[in-house]
Amino acid sequence: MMWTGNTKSIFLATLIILQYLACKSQASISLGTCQLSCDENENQLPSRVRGPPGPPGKRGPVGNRGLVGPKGSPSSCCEDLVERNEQLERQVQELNERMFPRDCAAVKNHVISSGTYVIHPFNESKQGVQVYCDQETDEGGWIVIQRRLDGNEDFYRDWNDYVSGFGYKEQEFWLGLETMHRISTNGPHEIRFDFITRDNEKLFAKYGQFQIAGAEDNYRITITGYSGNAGDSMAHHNNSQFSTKDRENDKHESAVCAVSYKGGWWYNSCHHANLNGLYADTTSTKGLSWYRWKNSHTPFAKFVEMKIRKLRD
Ligand SMILES: [Ca+2]
Repeated sequence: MMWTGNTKSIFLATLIILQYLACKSQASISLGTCQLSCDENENQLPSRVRGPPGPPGKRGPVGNRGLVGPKGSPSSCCEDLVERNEQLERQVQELNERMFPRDCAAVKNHVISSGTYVIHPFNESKQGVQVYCDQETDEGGWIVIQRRLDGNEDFYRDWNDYVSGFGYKEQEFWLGLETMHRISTNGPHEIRFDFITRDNEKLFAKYGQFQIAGAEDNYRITITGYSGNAGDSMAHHNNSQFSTKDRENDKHESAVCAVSYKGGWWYNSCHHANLNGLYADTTSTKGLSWYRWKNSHTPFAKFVEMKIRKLRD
């Protein structure tokens, strides 16, 4: 058959119309090497916009209860683990107390002999303090804060020395006012004085309440609740501030007590006890005296120890 020009034009126009109709029906049509895709044409149209989600549907009816499961095995394994955990915690605590004992009473739980130990008495830090523990006298657990033994240590010293402490813990020493203050304010404490007289008589004085105030109050002493056989000489010093030869806080109007009696002490007007006085002095009022023992200022002791202990709950 021969194609005339008109016939050919009509045929091509018919094909284009058919293709357009096919696109509208979401199909595609091929014609020889010429392929038109509806998608290509769609891409040229504005993109579709997704609408908002619809409201949730109604809740379905409650299902039937399931069948009862098989019986479980006993929980003995868990109880064992809990017990083991508690045991470990106790061991850690014990180890901690052994490594960082709070005081001489805590030291005594592990080492019963008296001697020099490092304790950690302060809540706010693990800072250690070297002290001498008396573990024999009166059930032990005492932190020794002063000892006079042979006169080898000089006790006629200035304020700074009495604040920071001096001497050797196994011999004659003064622990230091700042440390005494920090320990004695970390819970209620008692204090004990032990003496050996020049006639080898053993005496003691014990006070149920003891505390040293801070530097801002010149380390004022609170000491009450006496018991013992030496007499209550510290009653005269209760509530007095500490004095040294270079820091006068006593209540005597004319005398500088620390200079007059050659020591550092909680002098009042001036003293009933002078336990930091001159060791070698055996006759005058400058020596180691305890007035309430025989109502005399005559030096009486060849051995003095002062010690403190936290009161038990
Ligand atoms: Ca004075």
